[in-house]
Amino acid sequence: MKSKITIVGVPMDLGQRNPGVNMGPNAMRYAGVSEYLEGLGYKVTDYNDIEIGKAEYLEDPKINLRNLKAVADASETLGEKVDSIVKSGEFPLILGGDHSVAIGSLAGIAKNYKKLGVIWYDAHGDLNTPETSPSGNIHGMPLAASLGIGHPALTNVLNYSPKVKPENIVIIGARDLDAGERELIKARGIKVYTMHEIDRLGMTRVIEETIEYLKDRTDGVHLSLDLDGLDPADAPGVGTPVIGGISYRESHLAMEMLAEADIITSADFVEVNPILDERNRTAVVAVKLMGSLFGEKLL
Ligand code: 5AB
Ligand code: MN
Ligand code: MN
Ligand code: MN
Repeated sequence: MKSKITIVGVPMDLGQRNPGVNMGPNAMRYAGVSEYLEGLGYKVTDYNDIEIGKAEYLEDPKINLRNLKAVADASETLGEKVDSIVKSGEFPLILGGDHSVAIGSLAGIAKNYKKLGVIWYDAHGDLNTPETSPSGNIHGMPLAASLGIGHPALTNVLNYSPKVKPENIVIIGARDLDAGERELIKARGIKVYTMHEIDRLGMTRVIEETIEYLKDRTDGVHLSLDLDGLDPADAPGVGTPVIGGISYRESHLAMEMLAEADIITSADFVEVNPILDERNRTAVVAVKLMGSLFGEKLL
């Protein structure tokens, strides 16, 4: 793991409809993210927040993409910032914001790798397009956009596409997939560990297999952790909770195993919504998981 971490906050809430997720970055700051990671021996710089435009653009009612222009603009800004962080040899740690922020993070990161791997830790596939999306919410589309599927304003951030190849992606925790997402997963051969596989194999084997699968075929691995991948009992402060999720213990174990394998080269932690939370505990959970990802040891 790199010894320097740069935090970027992305107070983005335009990719979905619940107010409050724009306060996610500060909720994680209040939970002590910088101090905690510094305590583990890292040099941590908080770049502060990317500026997000207003949802005031005239929208094209014919396309099923809420706040397209503002989300696309923020993705370009974030992409450039993240690219510069990777180029200066630091670990980019992006704090969301809704999951549409991953469009910008991946744009900035993938520029620096020939075969970037992605672990998508989420209850959802985030593989919708304007054609398949039941909601028009862009936070349900970032993985598709990064594969080069969807509206050009989202697929061509930083003027290149695709950011990742389907065979370099592992989705973990899926339990709410739309019909179009299932088709895409099958057509592109994306590796998915649904809750069914997690129950049957156990998290230990799921992560062992994930590491084995990604290790040789990739030259870097981005972890995109949507807090709704966890069960709402452990992470209640999210906009689209789905029961029957990954426990805090299993998630903690997953992060420890990824730390031990030393394969994660960038990460985003997204969908923390303090308005929907209980006493900021989802932000605390997010920060604890970052600690495990960055190698905290109990003894
Ligand atoms: B999240 C849904 N598939 O597209 C859609 O939280 C939910 O970033 C998307 O994973 C959830 O609207 C997006 C129904
Ligand atoms: Mn997501
Ligand atoms: Mn999700
Ligand atoms: Mn379980």
